[in-house]
Amino acid sequence: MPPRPAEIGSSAGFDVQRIRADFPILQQKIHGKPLVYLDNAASTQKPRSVIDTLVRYYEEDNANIHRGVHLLSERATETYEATRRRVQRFINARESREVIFVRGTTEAINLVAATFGRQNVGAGDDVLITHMEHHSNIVPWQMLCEENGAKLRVAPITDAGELRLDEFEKLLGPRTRFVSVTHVSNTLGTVNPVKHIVDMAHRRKIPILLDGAQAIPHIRVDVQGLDCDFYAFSGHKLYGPTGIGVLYGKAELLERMPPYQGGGDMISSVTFEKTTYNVPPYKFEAGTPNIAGTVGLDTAIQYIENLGMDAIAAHEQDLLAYATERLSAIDGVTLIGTAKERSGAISFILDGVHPHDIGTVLDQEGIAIRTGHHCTQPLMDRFGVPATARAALALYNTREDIDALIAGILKVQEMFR
Ligand code: 7TS
Repeated sequence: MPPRPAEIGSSAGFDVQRIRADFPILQQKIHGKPLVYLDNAASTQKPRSVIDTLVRYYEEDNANIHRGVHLLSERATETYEATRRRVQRFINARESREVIFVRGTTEAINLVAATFGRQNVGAGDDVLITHMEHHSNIVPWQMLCEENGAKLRVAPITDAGELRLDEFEKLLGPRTRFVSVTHVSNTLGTVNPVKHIVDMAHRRKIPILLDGAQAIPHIRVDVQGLDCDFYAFSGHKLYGPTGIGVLYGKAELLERMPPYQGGGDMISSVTFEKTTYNVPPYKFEAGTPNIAGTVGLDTAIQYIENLGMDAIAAHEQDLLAYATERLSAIDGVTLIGTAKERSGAISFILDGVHPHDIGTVLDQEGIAIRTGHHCTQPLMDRFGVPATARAALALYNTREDIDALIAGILKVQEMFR
């Protein structure tokens, strides 16, 4: 099928060229070529407004939070807590105390494994995950199982990269104490039917965490609608700064959980004999948090909300369809991950060329993709490949970016012929 001509800003009302002007980093050349940034599943670029907010925070408001009676500390505290309320609205949590600030998805999952997990998963119990999880939704559970004598169960996936729901349901047994599943796969782009998965777990009264790292930039997330017990995501994949992320947890669970780390802010009183703990969310936020990170995250969410999550999703779905069509049309390209519902990432391999060579040649063309196992080694084993090349989309990508990727791949093929 002949490729459709490149159009820019194809979704009506979504002016991608204007949006691109908001991202200073996109304006540069790499190896003399315009930057084509398609490594967005690893981290997204930041709009000017986020960068400016960080500078303004340090120039005007910087102080520690929850401690000072002075004006700067009050201002920093107010900004920090205002971000909590913005995140609450953004993911539709019932209460702001259900929003815990962490370093990112990895820390959020480790927090749940180390607190709720340690408290509720014992010898002979099961924790259920899937074959498409990122290492950060595998290893914390493995560590917990090792420590407590529990077993990690893994639900299989199809050749298309979809979760086998029938097998998943069979694995939900009387000893299953926790389920942790990714909302969107960072390698395959598969969008899991998470509402259905939550319902399956809850029918058996099993709590569930959703890893939202790759969903939050692409899909409107409603934690009350999903009814998940925990939801984790990273700010840096959502056009915000690194080092800030969110763990959402239902208040009734957070109240019963032991603290994560000990230190300042997480206590209500300390003596050498006995310490009593603060209430959620503070119980889980020991020490000085990434205040500037929350300030940047607040602006990033505002930026996204101004564009509209639905408009962003429509634009990205259009690009994904275009990229899938054009990649599939190249002889020698195999897509890894062809689920019906996909978002964000497209993985592929090229006959006779190692993915790292694809990445290196594309870099010379100014095109940034990721190659490797994408922190999903068990998934690579499942597909029998050591690595894939992965193009991952963001709201500022264009059909021209996809055209550049396709031209780059054709060049790789020529070089390795
Ligand atoms: N879960 C998923 C599904 C992810 O894609 C990632 C990061 C994480 C968890 C961990 O997030 P972090 O912010 O705590 O590191 N994924 C990727 C990736 O695909 N390429 O680089 C990082």
